[in-house]
Amino acid sequence: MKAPIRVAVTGAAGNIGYSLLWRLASGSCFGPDQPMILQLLEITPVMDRLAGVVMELTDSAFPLVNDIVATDDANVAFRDADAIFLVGSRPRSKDMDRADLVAANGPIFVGQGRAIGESASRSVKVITVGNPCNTNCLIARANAKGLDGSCFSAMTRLDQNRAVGQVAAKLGVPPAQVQDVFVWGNHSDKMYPDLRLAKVSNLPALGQLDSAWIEGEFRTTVATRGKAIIQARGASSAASAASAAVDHMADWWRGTGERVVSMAIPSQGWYDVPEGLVFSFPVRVDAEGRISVVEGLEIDQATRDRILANVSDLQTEREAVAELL
Ligand code: NAX
Repeated sequence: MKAPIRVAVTGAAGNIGYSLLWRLASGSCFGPDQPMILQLLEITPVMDRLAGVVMELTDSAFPLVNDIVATDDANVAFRDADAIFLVGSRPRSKDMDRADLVAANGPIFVGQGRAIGESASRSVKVITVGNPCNTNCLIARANAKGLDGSCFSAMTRLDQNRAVGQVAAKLGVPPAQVQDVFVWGNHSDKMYPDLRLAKVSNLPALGQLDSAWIEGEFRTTVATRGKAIIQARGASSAASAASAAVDHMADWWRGTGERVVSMAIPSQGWYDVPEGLVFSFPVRVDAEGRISVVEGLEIDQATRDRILANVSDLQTEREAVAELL
């Protein structure tokens, strides 16, 4: 049996947490032979609810869960953590615009970034889910002293999965037949799902899909899916977000092979995205967990314009949180 890893989840008593923890505990993310210690963080007023979640996890008797720590202290939650899911933050309410969300949630990631720098494993893998996730990741990374930027990422996998779901439904194939769809940019309605590398049943997707559908219904559906779910369900995406977080971390932990996936990571200037911005790129991950951006893709004018629109938004967000960096 492998040695247990330490997996920290913030916002563990929230909606995404309620789906995510069961997927992690069952072995879907780190593998069916990888035991773990779950280290769960919540804010003090929510510790009672978190105690209920811990009772249910205990009652699920997962063979892979060696211990569960529930705490309102970030340094305890992140101690020696090998993987961290930064989910906890305030979801956007009806009266909030994006700038309000940045202001409300930014400070959370200062404290948590510091605690990660002080307490986590030096090779920790951090995925930021709480919105605005790209900029929250930027803040956490800036405050995590002593850790390399390669430890940090933000989640655009839900956007990728939504795009895959639409293509699969349109062509009447299982999602497993749809490969190498990826997303550029910010996790916002400006993100850009790119089908140029995509294959469906091993043949180029672009040869099988009508360009009017791609530029119209496809892009609109993917970009507005979050709002459509809130309208239909009366609550924001939770199970699909948890599932995307598992997909992202599983690919980071176990490698992608030749598959191309989307991860928002601190830019090193790829595709002229300014250094440091946390931006979603097409990536592969090797068996050691090293992420590499797929470089050398031809960027046409339409793609360049969309990349620039995302860069511009992320620069505005970065300026808005400058004092937190
Ligand atoms: P919930 O409100 O159900 O849960 C959030 C939990 O975080 C709450 O239990 C709250 O007490 C806790 N929390 C707040 N501040 C905290 C702190 N400082 N430390 C620890 N815990 C804290 O929201 P939920 O539906 O779970 O969504 C969580 C976050 O994910 C939101 O910011 C949401 O906007 C974001 N999402 C991101 C997505 C993505 O693709 N990147 C998609 C889904 C989701 O919208």
